[in-house]
Amino acid sequence: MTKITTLLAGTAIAAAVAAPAAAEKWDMPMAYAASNFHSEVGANFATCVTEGTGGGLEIVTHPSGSLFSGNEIKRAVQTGQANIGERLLSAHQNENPLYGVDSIPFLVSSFDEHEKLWDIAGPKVAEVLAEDNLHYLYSVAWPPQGLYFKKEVNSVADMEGIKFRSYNTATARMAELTKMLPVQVEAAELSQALATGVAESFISSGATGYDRKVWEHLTHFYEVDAWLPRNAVFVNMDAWNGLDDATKAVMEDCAAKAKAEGLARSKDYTAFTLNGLKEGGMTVQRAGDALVDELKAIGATMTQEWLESAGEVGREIVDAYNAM
Ligand code: PCA
Repeated sequence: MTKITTLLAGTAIAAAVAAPAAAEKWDMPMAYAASNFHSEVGANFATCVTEGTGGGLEIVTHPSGSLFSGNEIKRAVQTGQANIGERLLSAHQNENPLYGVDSIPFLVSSFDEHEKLWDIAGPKVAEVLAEDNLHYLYSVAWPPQGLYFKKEVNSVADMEGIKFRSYNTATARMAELTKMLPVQVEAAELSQALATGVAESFISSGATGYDRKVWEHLTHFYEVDAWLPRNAVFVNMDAWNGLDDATKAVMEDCAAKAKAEGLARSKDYTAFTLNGLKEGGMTVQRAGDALVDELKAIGATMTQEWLESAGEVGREIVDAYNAM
């Protein structure tokens, strides 16, 4: 080697050592409004990872279904079109019943009960996600689910024939069993569906009703506390396996923080958004006893159906929860 090439080679090696590892940017599709607490917690998680890795891994969130719509997000991450994303897990119950473990009617009705169920079910759901080429990072419960209508409703008979927006298998099944007409609509399209009459009722949290300003179209919210579904954040398994240990540790640490922040924010958002519905002019009240009894009977049918489809693992989760 001549003197000059030796010098150049030496300089190149020195530059390679001094340069930080090539920075990566990951897009993170999310389905819900930017102002929703899930989206804000996701944005904080993204900042935590970006800062924690010194910019080595930058995560950029895309709320409101702007990059992929809600029903596309899981597949997009599985196939590596996006490396990370957030999705309502129970919307995938048709792929595996365990994804719907958080939507078994009236099994849990408060945040505390729900977290106990999730302590048992979460690791099993993470295994199912891994089979789908996804590494589970964290998840956060929505507030308890209640029913929205544009008239007073005191019984299941009052629901017959109403067009009902569903967001997963359980909500569609509930519509069938109450003789309503289910139509699957993502939250991002909910206001439009109500405005055009595609849907005239739905089950969800006060949070989603508030985010979508549904008082412009509907009049009644009945607190039923039917279940608390979860949004989960997951990473494409190949992308996850490609990260170094230090980056993985930062992500797990930020995920633990996001899970705790999300739970606190979801609890706070519950009362805030129910008040917001009232301020918007809606009647917000607990469903009457007669209606609750009828819904619980429907819930018992749905629970039985879920247990039959989920097999031994499902039974073990529910038994372990009931034994607590
Ligand atoms: N909001 C979401 C799912 C559950 C909830 O409270 C939605 O309506 O799409």
